[in-house]
Amino acid sequence: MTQRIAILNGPNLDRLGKREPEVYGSATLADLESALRTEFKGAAELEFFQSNHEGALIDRIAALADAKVRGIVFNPGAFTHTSVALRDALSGSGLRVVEVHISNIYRREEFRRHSLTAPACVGVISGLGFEGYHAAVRFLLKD
Ligand code: CA2
Repeated sequence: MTQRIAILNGPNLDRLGKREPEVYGSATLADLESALRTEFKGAAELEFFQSNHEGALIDRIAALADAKVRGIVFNPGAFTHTSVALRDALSGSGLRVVEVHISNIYRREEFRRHSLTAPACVGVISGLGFEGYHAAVRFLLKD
């Protein structure tokens, strides 16, 4: 059976590759999608969603929970540090979620060092660039 895995990206991640390459690299979200589709072709059905809106992300998490997908790879962007609503959506989903950050949030500003969403996730990968998304999908496909 094909395993459905959702890759969710939060606010401003649609701007990847357009600014701050020293922090986030020069590749775009489309480049990430293409690299993941190449690696997991035949192994997983990947679906991608990016939104700058908290409610849209919450609605998508609820739909993925209803669809009982195998797992979610989620970069909540700045909502990581602010959103009780997204944490509740993740906790309530009953799904396995891996939180991913392109940058190492622990070596940046103090306000980025705390994640409200991480306690609702099975694990967090931070600072490995796009490789973090690949590692997260690999982990969700195990067993
Ligand atoms: O390191 C990450 O992946 C972050 O989730 C990225 C968020 C940031 O607020 C988190 O603290 C850590 C910001 C994403 C903004 O990405 C941009 C990329 C290029 C140009 C502008 C924004």
